[in-house]
Amino acid sequence: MNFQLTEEQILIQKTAREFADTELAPGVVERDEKKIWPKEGVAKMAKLGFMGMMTDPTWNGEGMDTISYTIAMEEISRVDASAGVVMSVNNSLVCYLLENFASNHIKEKYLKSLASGEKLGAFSLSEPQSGSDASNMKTTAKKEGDHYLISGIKNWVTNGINSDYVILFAVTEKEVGHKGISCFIVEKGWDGFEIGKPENKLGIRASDTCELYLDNVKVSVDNLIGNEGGGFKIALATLDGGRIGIAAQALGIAQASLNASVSYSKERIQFGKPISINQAIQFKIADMAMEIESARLLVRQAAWKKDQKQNYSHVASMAKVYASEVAIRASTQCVQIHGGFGYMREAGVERLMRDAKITQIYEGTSEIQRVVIARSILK
Ligand code: COS
Repeated sequence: MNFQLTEEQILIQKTAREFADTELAPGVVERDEKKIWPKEGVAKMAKLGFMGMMTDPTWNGEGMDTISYTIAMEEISRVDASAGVVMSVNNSLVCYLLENFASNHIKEKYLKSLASGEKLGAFSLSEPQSGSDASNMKTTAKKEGDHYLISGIKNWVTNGINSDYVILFAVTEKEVGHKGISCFIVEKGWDGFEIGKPENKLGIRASDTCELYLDNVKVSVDNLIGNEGGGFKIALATLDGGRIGIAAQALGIAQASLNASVSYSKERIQFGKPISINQAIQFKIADMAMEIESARLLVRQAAWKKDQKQNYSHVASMAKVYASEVAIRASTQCVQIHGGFGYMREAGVERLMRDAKITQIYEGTSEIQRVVIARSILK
């Protein structure tokens, strides 16, 4: 067993760290406050090859391993979790899905520009009545000759506003449950395809989330991904990898919480001494560090198993539940260590608490992750 990162992974970590500190840190508070999408940051991430990290170079990706991806995700999210989720969706939900399940025609037409970061993708599974119960969707895709007509409402779509292409799931055959769900790639701007208003969120406010409205959107049969009726399994298999990305995002938020706690506790003087000399503070810091290290090991193990082509579904769920819960605990303790100042926006640490919360919810709630873990153990 070797816990040492490779030279390439160390380089990626350094590059992502420097990029996040110099390019994403300026303006991060304002972008959060005013819900400003990190347009320049995303364009620069594309130049660095961060938008299609694991995609094969044949399709304009970087051909890196999943461990490298988690390292970059952690560093980006440590500074700006909103930029982190934009990157995560494009990499692990969109590019991964297309590379593994789409035809060469689709890869040529869409994956190349998505993996290079020239275009941005979104992944649209959820609907108002189907979140955790994802197969209970109502959006329909009716086949008529050489195309489908897709109608319905999708919601909570990350990148919904700023993306060019959307991976979208719809029912092609009713009454057969998940076996009637199919996967499509749909272009923005097609007739009948409307984008909802940006949601006003608790955290990751600089990323965009919206509803999508489809009214008889004409989608060519060439844009069907995989087989008709095979969409639900494509969605679940893709989410397995997505959950590793979100676990890495949570890890970044937790690490930022620890970093801020360490520097503030050394500076803040109470009773004539820095508060870091108190065991009450030291034990919080020790617990944070211990939990973050454990979460990092779980994240890297899940990534490694994926790279080794081993079964990684339940380990990805373990990484996501644990890292997201660590992010919540670490960010809450970080605000506590900052005291009254931490409760003020200007301290910049309450954002960590707000950003952490979504990692327990999206790409499968902590409860759903526990279902996945328990099923894998009890089967
Ligand atoms: N990869 C591929 N296929 C999978 C899979 C996976 N990880 N997990 C299950 N499947 C297959 C099953 O084998 C089953 O196929 P068969 O009917 O041929 O045996 C099929 O998919 C349906 O599986 P299952 O019966 O377990 O589905 P459930 O409806 O019980 O749902 C959960 C399973 C709850 C785990 C799933 O619905 C889920 O992950 N929900 C959360 C969705 C989510 O993450 N939403 C966030 C959207 S993105 S922000």
